[in-house]
Amino acid sequence: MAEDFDRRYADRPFSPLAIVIAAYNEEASVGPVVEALPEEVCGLAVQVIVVSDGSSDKTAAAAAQAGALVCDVHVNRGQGAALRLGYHLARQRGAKYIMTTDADGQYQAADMERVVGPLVSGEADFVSGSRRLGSTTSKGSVRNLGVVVFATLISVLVRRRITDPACGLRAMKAEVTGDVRLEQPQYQASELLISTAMAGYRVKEVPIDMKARRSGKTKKGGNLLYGWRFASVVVGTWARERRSTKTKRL
Ligand SMILES: Nc1nc2c(ncn2[C@@H]2O[C@H](COP(=O)(O)OP(=O)(O)OP(=O)(O)O)[C@@H](O)[C@H]2O)c(=O)[nH]1
Ligand SMILES: [Mg+2]
Repeated sequence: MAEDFDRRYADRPFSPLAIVIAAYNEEASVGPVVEALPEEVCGLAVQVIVVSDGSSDKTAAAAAQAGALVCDVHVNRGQGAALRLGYHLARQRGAKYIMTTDADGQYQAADMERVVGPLVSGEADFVSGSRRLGSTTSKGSVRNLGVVVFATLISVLVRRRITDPACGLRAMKAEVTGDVRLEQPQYQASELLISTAMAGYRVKEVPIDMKARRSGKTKKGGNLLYGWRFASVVVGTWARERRSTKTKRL
C-alpha cells in the first residue's frame, strides 16, 4: 500500500509541510476543501495527502481531481487509522511538519498560518486550533458543552491549560507522529493531544474559526455516543501514558 503510493507519486515534490486529510464518504466537500488549501504556509511548500478508506462514493476520485495525493484503502478502519497511515506516508515523503484538517470544510485555510507559525518559530512542537479561543458557528450546542467539559478534564489530567481537545486543525513536527503511541481507530483527537503533552512535547493552542460541515453527515455518531467514546479515550490514554511514564522512571 505505502510502497504503491510512493511509486505512484514519486514525481510529485517532497514538500516540507504535508497536509493530511482523512476523508470518508465526503465526495461533495473534499474537492473544494483541497482546492482551497494554500500552496505555501509560513513560506513552506505544501503537499496534500488524502486517505480515504472504504468510501462507497467518489471521495478518492474527487480528491485526486482536486490535486491531492490520494491513498485509497479498500476497507474502512476509522479516522484514527486513516490519519496514522497519512502520517506514515507524509514522513516517508520527507515532510518536516504535518498539518491535519477535515474533509468536510469545517476548518479554514485562513487559519493555517496561525497554526503552523509556532512550529516554524520554534515556540512549540504541537499546535492545535481552538474554537473557544476563536469562534464556532454552532452556538450553545451539546457539542460545545462537551468541548468545555473535556477540556477541563484534560487540563487537570495533563496539568496544562487546554481549551479545545477535539479540534481537527492541528500541526506538529513530523517526528511527533512517529514517537507517541497512537492506537485509536476512530476517536483519535484526544489520544494524540494527551500522548503528546504527557511525552513532554511543547503544546500550544491558537484561535481558529470553525464552521458547520459543508454537506453530508457526521461519522462520529450522535452526541451521547460521541461523548461516551471520547470520555473512554481520554481516561484510557491518560492511564496508559501514566503507567508508561512510571515504568520508564523505574
Ligand atoms: N478515512 C476516514 N476518514 C474518516 C473516517 N471517519 C471520519 N473521517 C473523516 O474525519 C473527518 C472528521 O470526521 P467528522 O465526521 O466530521 O467528525 P467531527 O468533525 O469530529 O465531528 P462533527 O462535529 O460531527 O463533524 C472528516 O474529514 C471525515 O471524513 C473514517 O472512517 N475513515
Ligand atoms: Mg466534522
